[in-house]
Amino acid sequence: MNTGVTRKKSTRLLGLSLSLVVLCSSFVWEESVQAAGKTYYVDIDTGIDRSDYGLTADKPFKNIQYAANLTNPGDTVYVMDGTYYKTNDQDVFHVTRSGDSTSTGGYINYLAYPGHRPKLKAIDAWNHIVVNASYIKIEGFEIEGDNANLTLADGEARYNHFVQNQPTNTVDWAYIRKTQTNGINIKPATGTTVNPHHVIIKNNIVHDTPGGGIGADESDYITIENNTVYNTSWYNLYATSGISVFHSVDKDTNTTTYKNLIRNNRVYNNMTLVKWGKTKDYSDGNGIIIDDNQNSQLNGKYPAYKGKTLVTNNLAYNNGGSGIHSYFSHNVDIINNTAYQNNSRLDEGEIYANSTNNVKILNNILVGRTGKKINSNYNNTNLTYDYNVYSNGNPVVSGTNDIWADPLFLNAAGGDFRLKIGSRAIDVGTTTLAPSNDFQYNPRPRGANPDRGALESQNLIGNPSFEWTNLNGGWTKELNSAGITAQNSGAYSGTYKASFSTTAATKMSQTVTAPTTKTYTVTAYINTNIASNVKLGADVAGVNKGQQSVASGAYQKVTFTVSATAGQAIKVWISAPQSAGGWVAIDDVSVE
Ligand SMILES: [Ca+2]
Ligand SMILES: [Ca+2]
Ligand SMILES: [Ca+2]
Repeated sequence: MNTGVTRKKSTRLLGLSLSLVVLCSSFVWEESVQAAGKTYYVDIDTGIDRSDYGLTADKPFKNIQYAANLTNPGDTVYVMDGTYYKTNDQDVFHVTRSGDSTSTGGYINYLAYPGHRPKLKAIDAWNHIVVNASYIKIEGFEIEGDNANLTLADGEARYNHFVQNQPTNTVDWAYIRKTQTNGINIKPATGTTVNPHHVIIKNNIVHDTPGGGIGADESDYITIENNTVYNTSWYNLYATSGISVFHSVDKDTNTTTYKNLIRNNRVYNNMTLVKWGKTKDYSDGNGIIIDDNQNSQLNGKYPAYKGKTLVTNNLAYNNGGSGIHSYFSHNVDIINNTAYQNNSRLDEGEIYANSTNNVKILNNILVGRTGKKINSNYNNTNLTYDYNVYSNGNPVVSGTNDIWADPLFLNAAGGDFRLKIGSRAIDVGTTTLAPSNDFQYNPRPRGANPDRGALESQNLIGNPSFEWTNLNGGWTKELNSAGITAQNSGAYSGTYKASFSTTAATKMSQTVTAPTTKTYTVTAYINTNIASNVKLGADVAGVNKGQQSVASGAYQKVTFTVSATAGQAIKVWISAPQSAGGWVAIDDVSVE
């Protein structure tokens, strides 16, 4: 049934058959009309599930499910610190009641109580949270699966049971379940085609689930934002991933604005250690996958999805499969992400598309593993790779403005993918489709242009390390212009530096605009053979502040601070006196 072309695929879901839970047997479903915007409180430690509880923080309900079953559009459920275990074999809680888009109603919000980080821990259940409803927001939870108490042998025993018994329909689902637990699962209720839409999953930490991390299946208008998802998918037999958007189904005819948004997530160390029951081979374990939105695996159950999907500002690293890819999914833009040494188990590329139409892969940084593919291009039409930075790994596809360079991460091993000043990823991104902020929600662009990758250098100086091989990008040669060059020897960082030959008094400058009112730090690395009067300075609204560098034959860090109000011009300059045989080397100029 799967169209076969390759054996790749993905996220199968969970728990199919499950005997449909019990959830509601013990409560009365409150249908009464009430003012929109009720707030409920839940605390597993101190709460009581009783009708005279739940409306104040000091008399909370005990279980999230109890509150969920009371919700109406516009309501908020605040969940307080504590560990919330499964309430049945399915999950910790299950969202079946929808919000709406009206001004008097709105989303139903499941939020961590301010300052709290409630933990959900569903041991031997299919999921932690299931969303069968629409206009739902889930924010601020920690989901901790049971990987710490499971082993590869546990996963493989269940895989073996599955492949032996599935042909005869004799799978013991209760036995299988233990190594399949997913984090958050958005999907139609079992046996229905009531497709969830407008679901926001934000600011959650999902980790150590033997099944997938955050997944949406047969749904639309899904936002998965600013979550941290790691150590998922290890022991399940469904080929899951850290974040998966699978089989999208159009709720409307919108083909112009993005409907699915996967952004600002940190996704790492997700991988499948157990084979996929369907193909009996290893598959997926990706950081992020946009999976079969053409619905080619569903035998005509839904038409191909026409909506647009954006994957941006994500960090994906050390996952077993790809960092990010679009598989049988059209109209996907993959912009300004950083993918670093994924494919620890497979060899598929850091960021790529397979069997797609109209996919754009722009402004990303892809760092591959030695001997493995950095990207690929199989069976795609209208696929654009451009303005990406590649490092290590085997090239497959390259766009006109793609470059190969070490992106100079601050500390990749520690998960810090900010760019050092000399990075060639800085200021060379395209503005096309570039988001207006970065992974940390700092403004993009800073400096002359957007950077490539998920993190925008906040340095206001354009071409701060002269790696453009010239003084373009904002610099002005004020005095002795013939004596100012960019040179590819003796750089402080990267390959290039600015160099003065002081046949005459020499000065260059760059003027930037203070984006906010604050104290800015001005820094440059300067080396010179001139004994005195080589200066780094800054003028703010006519006020001049400068410091003299020290002649020494080695780079000196010269730095000082200036205060500026929003909108003021800060002119940063370096000057040197006329000096026979004199030279000055300048690199890594910053104003932050
Ligand atoms: Ca508590
Ligand atoms: Ca920039
Ligand atoms: Ca440099």
